[in-house]
Amino acid sequence: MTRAMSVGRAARLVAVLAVSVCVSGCAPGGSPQPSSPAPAASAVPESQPGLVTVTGQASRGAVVALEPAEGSPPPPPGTVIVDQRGQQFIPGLVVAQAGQPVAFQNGEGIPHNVAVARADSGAAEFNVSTDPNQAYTHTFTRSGLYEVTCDIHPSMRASLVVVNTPYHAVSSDFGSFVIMNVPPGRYRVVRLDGGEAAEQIVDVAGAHARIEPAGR
Ligand SMILES: [Cu+2]
Repeated sequence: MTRAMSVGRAARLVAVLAVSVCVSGCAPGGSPQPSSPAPAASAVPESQPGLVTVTGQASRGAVVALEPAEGSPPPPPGTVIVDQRGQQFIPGLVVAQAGQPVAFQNGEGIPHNVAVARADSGAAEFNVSTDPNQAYTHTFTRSGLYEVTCDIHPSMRASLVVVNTPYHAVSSDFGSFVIMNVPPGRYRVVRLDGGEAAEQIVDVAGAHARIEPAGR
């Protein structure tokens, strides 16, 4: 299993971390109030019986993924969608699991293309044209950070983080994150937070578990 991204790769995330996406289990009603950036356990949704709601606090737009210490859970059903609209990639920060299809769709009436390369080596993953209202679907097999660009519109940029787990989230504008329905057990927490990459081992148990960042 490929390990997490390096600090160097994570640093390239800085430019796009303004985008906030709830990938897995956002709190109902959107982000928490500014006065209470760390919601109480009772304020977050309940996971299914026997599974854990994992919360924590990071910087805005951080990617947090819980990789099981043992086992490789399959990707969730469905396809991750990245739209090209208004000459932007939407969302600008995408998280997908290795083995999970990612569809890059052109949602407007002008031609685009999609060029994806690994951030660490610059190696091209693919480079395809996406005509108006067409889509290209790709399934990534290696975890890591990828840069997504459009050769036609140099201002179009996105970052794609491929992880080895279905348990992941992008933190809100206030830095809070919620990961739903995590089986109890030991996990390696992979965190791309404010341009820095960190890993820690946590034991997840109970109905709610809170991850405290290592080294803070
Ligand atoms: Cu374009």
